[in-house]
Amino acid sequence: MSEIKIISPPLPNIPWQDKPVGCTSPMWRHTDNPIIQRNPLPDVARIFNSAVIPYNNGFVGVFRGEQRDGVPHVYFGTSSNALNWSFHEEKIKFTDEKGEPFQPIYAYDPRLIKVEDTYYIIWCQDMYGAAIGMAKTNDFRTFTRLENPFLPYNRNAVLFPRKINGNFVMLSRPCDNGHTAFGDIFISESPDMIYWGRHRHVMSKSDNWWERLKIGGGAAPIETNKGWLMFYHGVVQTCSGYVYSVGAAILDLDEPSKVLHRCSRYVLTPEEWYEERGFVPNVCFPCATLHDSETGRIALYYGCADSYVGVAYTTVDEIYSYIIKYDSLSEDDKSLGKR
Ligand code: BMA
Repeated sequence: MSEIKIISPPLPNIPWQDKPVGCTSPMWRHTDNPIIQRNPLPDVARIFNSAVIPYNNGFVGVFRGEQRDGVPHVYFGTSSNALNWSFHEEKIKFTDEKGEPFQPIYAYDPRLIKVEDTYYIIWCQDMYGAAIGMAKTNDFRTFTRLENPFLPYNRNAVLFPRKINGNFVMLSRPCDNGHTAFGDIFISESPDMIYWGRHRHVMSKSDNWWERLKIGGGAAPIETNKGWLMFYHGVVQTCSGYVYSVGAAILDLDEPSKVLHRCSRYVLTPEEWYEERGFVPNVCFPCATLHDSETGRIALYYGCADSYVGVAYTTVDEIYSYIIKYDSLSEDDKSLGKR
């Protein structure tokens, strides 16, 4: 197997811990997880399902904060090491293109992705039902809302970190207005972040037990010389509720609706107290990675039990070997997803 390399700027200050001796999993947890505790702000009971990114020699993030009235919103945070975070007490104030206040009614599961010189925040919000909201910023001081990309109902939208064949590209999961008991990952393109089309199917839930109910996008895909490395979530229904695990797949670089490899095993599943116990038990919900092209190190940020944020580590070699070892693709996965 020839070498796999991450294609992105190096990130020497990525948080990191070596794989513990005797660990048999492809990912291992930060020993001081969860990195964000309960009641992190006066009016926020829990922070989870959040995304971080390098910025100005340090890191910034957009965080899902569950207010004490139970309504989720997006909060801004900064960190020098991506592990200890300081948060702004007030939720992010979004404006419209004219600079007028334009808040979503609620906002949850934010992702944060830089494409060219602009940072995009993407979240789930109400648009006469669950839909995708988006905003852009260049300085993390002003946050300008963009047109909502898709009709309701849709969740788990994740932008790719660069244009592909000249277009912005986004994963999403069309769904219904409830706690959707189905769902596949689709992909859409846009020349301008306003008009979205060329919709394709990427992959469906599978017969793998841990992802047999539904799947959804997770972290922004990581570019490698072997394809886009995608961490996503897979859900199974047990007799005591849903269990959310993390899966991994490799998508074609130029036609990412084609899946090249898909791991039949989960790569992270609820095992620790902060993943198994909380507001919603048994949830590992990936939303972002930091990655270093020099060392191949990857730090995955994931929500734990709808209550905390955790970090898990792997390397691009380790995760790729694991995906290849347990590779299992359906004919539909391999196809362009155009019908
Ligand atoms: C999903 C989303 C996530 C949440 C998960 C488990 O449908 O709402 O925000 O983490 O359920 O409750």
